[in-house]
Amino acid sequence: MRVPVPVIRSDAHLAHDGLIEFLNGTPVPCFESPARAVAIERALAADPTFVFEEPTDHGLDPILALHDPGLVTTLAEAWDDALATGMTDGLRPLLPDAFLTAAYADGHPTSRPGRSHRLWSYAFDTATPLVGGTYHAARVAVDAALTAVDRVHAGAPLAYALCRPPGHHAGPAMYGGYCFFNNAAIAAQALVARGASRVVILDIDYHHGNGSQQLFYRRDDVLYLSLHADPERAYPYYSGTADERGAGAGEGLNRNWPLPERADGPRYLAALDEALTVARDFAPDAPLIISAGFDTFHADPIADLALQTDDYRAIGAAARDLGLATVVIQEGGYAIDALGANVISLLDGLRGA
Ligand code: OKP
Ligand code: ZN
Repeated sequence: MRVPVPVIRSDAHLAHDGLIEFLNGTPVPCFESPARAVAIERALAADPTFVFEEPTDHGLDPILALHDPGLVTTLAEAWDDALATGMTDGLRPLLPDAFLTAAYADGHPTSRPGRSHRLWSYAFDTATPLVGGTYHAARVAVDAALTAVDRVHAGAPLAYALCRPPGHHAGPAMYGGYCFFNNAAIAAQALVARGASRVVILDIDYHHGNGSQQLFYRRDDVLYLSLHADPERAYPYYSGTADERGAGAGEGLNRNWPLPERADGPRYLAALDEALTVARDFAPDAPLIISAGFDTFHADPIADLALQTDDYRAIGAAARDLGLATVVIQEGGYAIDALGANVISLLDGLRGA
């Protein structure tokens, strides 16, 4: 049955257009482009059971519940600061050329950079340009996730937040991997704020959600489950192995399934089955949050797994068996021509269609 699915979307993302990112030292057009969300919307619009709604403003507090205020104000001010100091001509995006790594900070004091360069102390890669529309788009993406949570609280069994920029690489005091604020983590935290004590985030993006892992690694109220390409070969390289299982109160409540190159539907669904068993054993008392990336698709230009469009329906159907209301948060996916069909396939699986 095709139950209506609220689709929380906004045009705010259109002004977040980074133009270029660096790929192995070479500037290339951004894979994470406005065209992605436009393509998804166009596909969903052909089916009237997808009900488009605007996000409502939830303010800064839900963001500050997880992210450092320095990150938030720096992202808010970086573009105007860069214009004022001439660091950008207003056309070129802001990309870092020096990182505040742990090794740099080790054993001596570090200086507070001037306002033009403060942004870089929060960046962890050169793939995440910031432009004039970025901060507002990132704020609205959070609002989309939180509005989807509101819809599920109001009784919808399934809601989809068409977030752009994505979020799962953003950590407490760190942005990168095309992500600024962690939309899915903020949605999970909102469930906790409403009284949940066991929330599950299922991350099916091709890349490990290092930001989500970091945010909840020591917590016992959010279980983070991630299926992704083995970090031995894939971005973000520094996290995502199976032995990263949480710590302290969160011991056992972070689980990773690194996958080999060309893993296909059956291989993927076998790993998902293990993840869903862990989810069931946790006895969640809140809606399921899915960090939904579609860069696991066989034709994705920056990835190497081998899922087909119908596999997303099977993933959705398997997750539906948890019997939880579900909030789907858009993450990655760069095979633009297939993106709409893949989103619909996942949502149809989740609604039993
Ligand atoms: C964001 B999401 C590889 C460069 C990787 C960044 C990928 C960010 C993915 N040489 N660039 O998880 O889809
Ligand atoms: Zn990804």
